[in-house]
Amino acid sequence: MSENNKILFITPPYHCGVVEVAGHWVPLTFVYLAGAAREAGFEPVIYDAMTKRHGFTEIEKKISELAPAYVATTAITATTPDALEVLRIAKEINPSVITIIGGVHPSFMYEEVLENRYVDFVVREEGEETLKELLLTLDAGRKVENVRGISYREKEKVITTPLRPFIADLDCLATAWDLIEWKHYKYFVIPNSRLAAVSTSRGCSHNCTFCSQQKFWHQSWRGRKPENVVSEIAGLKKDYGVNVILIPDEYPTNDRPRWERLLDLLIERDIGVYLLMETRPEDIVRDKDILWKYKKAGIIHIYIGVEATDQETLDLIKKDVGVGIGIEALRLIHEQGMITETSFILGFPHETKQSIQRTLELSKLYNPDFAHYLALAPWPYADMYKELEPYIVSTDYRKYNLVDPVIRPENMSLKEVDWAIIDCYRSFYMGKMKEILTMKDAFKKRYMLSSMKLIMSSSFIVDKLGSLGHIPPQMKDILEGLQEDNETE
Ligand code: B12
Ligand code: SF4
Repeated sequence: MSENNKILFITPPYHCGVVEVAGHWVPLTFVYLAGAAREAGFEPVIYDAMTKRHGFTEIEKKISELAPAYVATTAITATTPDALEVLRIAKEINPSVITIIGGVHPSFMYEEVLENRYVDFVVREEGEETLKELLLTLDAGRKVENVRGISYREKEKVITTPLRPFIADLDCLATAWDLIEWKHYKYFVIPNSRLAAVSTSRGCSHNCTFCSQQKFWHQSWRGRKPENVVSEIAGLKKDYGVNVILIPDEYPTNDRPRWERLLDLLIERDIGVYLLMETRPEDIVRDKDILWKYKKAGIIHIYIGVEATDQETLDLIKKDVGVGIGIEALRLIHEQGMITETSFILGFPHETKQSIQRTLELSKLYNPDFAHYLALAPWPYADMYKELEPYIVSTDYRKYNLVDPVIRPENMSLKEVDWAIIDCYRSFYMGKMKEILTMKDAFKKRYMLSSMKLIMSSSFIVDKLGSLGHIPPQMKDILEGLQEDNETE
């Protein structure tokens, strides 16, 4: 093997508020990929520039200092421009460095990505096996044409090798948790927390037309063995003091017996970690007899994708769920004392001010603890893209972040959509803040207060409200009251 076999994994330094407001999240993607690279005999380094809030200057310094043989990055649609800039800098520093990019956006848009001369390889779809084989092939100086799952340029032509089957056994994957700089990873909502992410499954068998994940995993689903998941969680607690864990799966509850077994094991082992998760509303309704197990297993916060409050829109996006299921799921989770979070997608071509107002009113009736009003983002590889294309007014991928509207509805301007979304947040959270003050459950009240403080002090919502001159005085008063209340808790 070559003397320099260092591979530097860099997160693109992209920020847009929202989810990152609640915590510093471990780059799980790189925990897996670094694990795979190390298994193949390479020396991985994970540099989470995003979490460290480093910009391109620091990234440039890091690449120069470490002088790796390979620089790798990951990209969703919104982070693609920044991911590409990372690779451009790497090549500028050392033209012989090998640059690799993977993730959902490059997996579909490899031709577009490879227009950038500084990108050597796109790894398409699931990365562990492909990365290993690619690195070993390059290191041995062999031709890469037989490596499945990659795209690259040969002279002026883009070469695309056939895709690789998904990994059959997710439990055999190596994880490089020892490469994580643990001091950074916190869930801000819970004081003194240490946050990790444990994947229990990959994929989703549904076919929501706005979603990238079902396309990425070809509507497949694979689950890990509950015993292994629980051992990993226990190990993270023991070795690194982790006490909050995100389950980042698209659809962890798909297989009820497996899921129930996982809950039972978590209850039995009583590891002492808080779990955050998302799933589909109908599974919550399906599991109403065992929802107490969710709570007892440590799950404190469940996000369910309600997406729309009318059946017509649910059918349009092929959510494959009845309109009443979302409200029922939220009620059931709430009944068990867990925190509920959901999102409503706005900005469809048929959207009007009235339809947004109706969604807002209904979302208040649904009454989740946290609501997100998302601007529909047209991932260029999603099923819905063709329908949305005539309405897209920006090709700047940095705005494809579910926050900035980029689709102009037939009867609204983009500014009106932006204002309407902000108004939904303002109106929903004003009501919510009053509700929090009367909450009886002390844990939940503290949790909600911390979250509100985060939303109100650092979020994109405040930036937007502020820039629109829109923070109403009543809201400021309630917020100040909340902060005092929180301090005296
Ligand atoms: C955890 C998470 C986050 C974390 C990211 C932490 C981190 N540094 O990794 C946080 C909370 C910060 C986050 C933020 C956002 N996220 Co996010 N996030 C997720 C989530 C839930 C899990 C991602 C994950 O870890 N998967 C597990 C790993 C193992 O899988 P993977 O990343 O796909 O990687 C595999 C392959 O893709 C491939 N691969 C990927 N990269 C690379 C690179 C190389 C070199 C190679 C070889 C292979 C490879 O190999 C990997 C292993 O097989 C996904 C939904 C989901 N269930 O996937 C959404 C998701 C990725 N997020 C999404 C979005 C939109 C965002 C935000 C824009 C939302 C917002 N407005 O706040 C921001 C962007 C902020 C940013 N700078 O990234 C979307 C992306 C949609 C799209 N198609 O573009 C998703 C799919 C959720 C959704 N609603 O649809 N997110
Ligand atoms: S259920 Fe979730 S992950 Fe599955 S296709 Fe729909 S939005 Fe995507």
